[in-house]
Amino acid sequence: MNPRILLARAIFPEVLDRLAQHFDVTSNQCDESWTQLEFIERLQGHQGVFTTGGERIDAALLAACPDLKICANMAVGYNNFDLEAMTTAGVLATNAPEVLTETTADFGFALLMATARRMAQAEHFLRAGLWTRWRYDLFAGAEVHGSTLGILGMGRIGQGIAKRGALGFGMQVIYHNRSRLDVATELDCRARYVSKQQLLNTADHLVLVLPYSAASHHAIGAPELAQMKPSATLVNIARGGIVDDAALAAALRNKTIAAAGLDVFEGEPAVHPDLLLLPNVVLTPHIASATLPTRLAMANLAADNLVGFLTQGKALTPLNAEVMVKQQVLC
Ligand code: 8YV
Repeated sequence: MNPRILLARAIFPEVLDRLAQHFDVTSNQCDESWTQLEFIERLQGHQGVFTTGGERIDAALLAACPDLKICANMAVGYNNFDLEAMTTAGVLATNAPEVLTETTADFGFALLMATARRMAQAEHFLRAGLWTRWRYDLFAGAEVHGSTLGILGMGRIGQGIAKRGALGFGMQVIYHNRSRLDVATELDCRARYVSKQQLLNTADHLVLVLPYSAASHHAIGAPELAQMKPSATLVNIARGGIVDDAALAAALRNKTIAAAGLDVFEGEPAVHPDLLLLPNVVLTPHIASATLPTRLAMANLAADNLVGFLTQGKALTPLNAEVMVKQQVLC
């Protein structure tokens, strides 16, 4: 009998077809929204689950789904996984790194540009029929080329943004990270390591690309925003919860900083109502990795992990590899 897998969300039909060659698949192609309880009920009796970053895998779910062996996330971020509980329960966790790096870095830079150059605001103005004549300061924004780009969280995506800024736009790149990069990587990205305070004080444009965890919750709140330049822009393509959205709305309203570009939100898809009313913020619905080739590559990587692990005991991108090793020993 083939292993049984559950797809928590609608996915590319070709990925579904591929998975169906190896598994008994329970799909969700009509993309129903499930409560956590409904998700747990549907997961009963399945050995694998294909998640997309929004489905919570925690100790209660694991206790209720004893047949589960692998959760494959179609996302590089995995803050929807309680990794410790999964390891204790002997359930493999996998994510989808690398395949989205350049696409997400492109989007981070695009959001920076749109924010600094006030593109969304200007477009709304034009569509509203308010453009009657040229004016010297009409939607005058902040300079991007030659300015100082700050990056908080210097993983693969942060490095991609650094290279775009340094090589394409002649920006001075500074970064802060839990651990400093090696010299060769710093040179490759033309990036200089600074303290978090220096980063906040100095950056003209600050891009957040750090993973969400209890430690990074509200890494940017009122005290941090107060340390930024009044002319600065802030871009968050990482996760909601890294920024205190209420504090950010206040800072944008009071002109503590000039503008923000946000792709992720606390409690998304809900958006803090104050942000929706502000003109100096560009809002996008968590689409940083959204090109069809990249999303397909992410889905295929999650599928490869399911096939590899459930048919041969080997996943490509495990997050708790010790579970994989244990299963291989048992086989
Ligand atoms: C995903 C992301 O689109 O990979 C991530 O961590 O945030 C996005 O690329 C999202 O998580 C849903 O899969």
